[in-house]
Amino acid sequence: MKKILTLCFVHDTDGRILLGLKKRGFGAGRWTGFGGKVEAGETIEDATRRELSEETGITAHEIVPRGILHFVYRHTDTTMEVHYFSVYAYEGEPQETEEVKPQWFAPDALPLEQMWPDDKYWMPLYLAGKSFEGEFIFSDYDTIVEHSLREV
Ligand code: 8OG
Repeated sequence: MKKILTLCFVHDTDGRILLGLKKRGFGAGRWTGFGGKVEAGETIEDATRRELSEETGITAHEIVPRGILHFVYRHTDTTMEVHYFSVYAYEGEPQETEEVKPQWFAPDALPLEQMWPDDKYWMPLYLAGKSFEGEFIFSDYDTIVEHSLREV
């Protein structure tokens, strides 16, 4: 089964990046951007805005597409196509919700060891302002057995 998901990173005017500590559900205990499943009748952009608002209370003025990654989870029969976005213009202050605890980080001090294991591969491209496309094959949610990644 293939799922389409979104993920976005919010940047403030000091260059910091907002991450959220996922408190429950899939990915609990990891720091990540904000996003989730695209629902029926919704565009990918709509879903990105909705998830950001639900998880942080922030309203994005503009979302900038940055890349697409495919995740194959060999230990399940699920694959994911995740669409990545940046948000530089927004309204509101991040609020903690039942699902996510938000916190600002300097880009050179991201908690990569507590993020998804693929993030350390593509985050350097993301931080350098590049767009990317790739595939990561997992044998369990902590272990990448194969990957490909390119700038687009
Ligand atoms: O709705 P839910 O919280 O289950 O959505 C999961 C979110 O996590 C979604 O925004 C996509 C994102 N995500 C994965 N796997 C990975 C991954 O390996 N790396 C990153 N950066 N994000 C991921 O589901």
